[in-house]
Amino acid sequence: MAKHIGPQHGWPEEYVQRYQQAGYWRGETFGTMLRERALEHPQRIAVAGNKQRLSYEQLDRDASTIGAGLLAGGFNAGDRIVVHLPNIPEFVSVIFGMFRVGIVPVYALPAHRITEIEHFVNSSGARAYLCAAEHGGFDYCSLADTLKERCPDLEQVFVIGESSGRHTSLQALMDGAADTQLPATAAAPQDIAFLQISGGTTGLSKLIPRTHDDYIYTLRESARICGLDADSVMLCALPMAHNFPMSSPGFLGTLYAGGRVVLSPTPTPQDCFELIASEKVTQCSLVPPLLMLWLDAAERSKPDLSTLRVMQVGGAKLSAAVARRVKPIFGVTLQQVFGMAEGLVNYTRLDDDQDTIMETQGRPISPDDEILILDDNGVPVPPGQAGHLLTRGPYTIRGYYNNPGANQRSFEDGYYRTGDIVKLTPAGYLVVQGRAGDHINRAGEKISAEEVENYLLSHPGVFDAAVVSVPDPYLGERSCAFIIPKNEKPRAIELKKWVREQGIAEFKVPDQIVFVDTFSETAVGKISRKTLRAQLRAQLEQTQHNS
Ligand code: OOB
Repeated sequence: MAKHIGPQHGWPEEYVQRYQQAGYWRGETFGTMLRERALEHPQRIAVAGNKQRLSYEQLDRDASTIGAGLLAGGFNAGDRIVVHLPNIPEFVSVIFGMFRVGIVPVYALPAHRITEIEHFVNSSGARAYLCAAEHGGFDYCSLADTLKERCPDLEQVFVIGESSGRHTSLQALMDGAADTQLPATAAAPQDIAFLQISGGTTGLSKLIPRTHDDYIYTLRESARICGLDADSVMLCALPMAHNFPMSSPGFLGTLYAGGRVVLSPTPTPQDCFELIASEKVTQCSLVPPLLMLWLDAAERSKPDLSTLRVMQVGGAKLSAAVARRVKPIFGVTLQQVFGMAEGLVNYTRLDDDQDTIMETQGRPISPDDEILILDDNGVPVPPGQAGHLLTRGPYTIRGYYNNPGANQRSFEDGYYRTGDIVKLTPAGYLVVQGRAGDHINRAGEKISAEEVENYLLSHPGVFDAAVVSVPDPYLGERSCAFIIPKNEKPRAIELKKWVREQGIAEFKVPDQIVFVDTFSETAVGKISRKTLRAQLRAQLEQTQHNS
């Protein structure tokens, strides 16, 4: 029997008491939350998408059936299952089924491929993998076949849709446990509810343990700050496994408020504008590049967006110029969101003045979110100056899951070092200036420079590689790989193909490849990769500036 994951969240007892006494951690679990909503308004639609509509009562029942099916299949509280699903209603019933019985989902993004999934299975010790048979033209069942070969300890694959008999279908699991009623929850409020994945600054993503108590606190407060209630209709356009559309306030915040979640298969204006009109959507969250696409499309096609009231934008820096287009074109209140899967989430408030909404990335959810802004030597910067953001609080993790090395690098005295460079306004709002670390924020997708360098370095024609971010007018940042070739220079297209063939998310493939003879005189063996990347970035910006 797998060991129970238990309350191993890492907050010291005095903080647990403080957060409980302040009323942040109220002893709720996802299981009790759903049961309560189902009792409050059983017939209201909780989730609509993929031609299905699930009422709260139905969702509660499906969650019990899935939970019971997993228990009957030999799974236990504390087991981990990698969940790899697009925006379909089953995403919600599956995770609530797991929450109900204390099984811990590990969230993978639809863009992830075999290399990332194998890493999630191994680093979480998952006993099963659950995917949709097909999505966006990609065959996840074949990925599952390879995964089973590579991870002999993986016991089960569950598939939603046509599984061609090779794997267990979710429907069969549910049929076997039909009409089983389960108690609202087998999990305790301070148990780890799920493992979210980090943007990954060094190598592949790290796992982020979030508890019922800490996450539900963010849902309750996000719903309040974003003005959600039982009449709200949230469009989920971004991949719902991502922390932003999941909880800021996202689909979980909407369910917390008793509202309706509408799932879009893609974030394109075509799909989404239609859903906004037909489902009378009131809220939606987007990353800045998609916002730009939507703004342009709305100017051209003048869709009916009259029910929309609030648009959350976050995941990457939103320029004030784009922010100013939102109200005139969409007629909605813009809300900037600066958050991270590790915890801290900042919002501009709906009643903030226009300058605050356009020019800042908001202020923290909680009065107990502690913020430090430090210079390179670890000394607090004078008020208003930019520095490294560190934070701790009632929903910011105290450590990654099973990763002492990363914890040593990223946590100091309980504070999480975010890697962001920010400054604080006199009113306590954060303005994001950039990143200290070496990840590339490509349209909100985070790419680790080191991870991509390692793929490039494994190519026989590459002597050395350095991957840097380059400003991009549309994506915010794109990736550029500097390559020192070995004797025979490979072609750029071949290197991109090589990286893609490592079985990774497409967004990690370098956008641009530049061949150089050497990185720089001083570079060779004498400076850190970090300094080297900064030099190369500056060099590239200079060339672009001159041309
Ligand atoms: C969200 O979460 P992650 O974990 O994918 O990425 C976190 C990082 C932050 O450390 C920051 O570098 C960047 O994404 N970021 C922003 C931003 N929001 C996130 N940078 C500039 N401006 C913003 N508004 O991306 C995430 C999680 C919850 C809510 C919103 C975003």
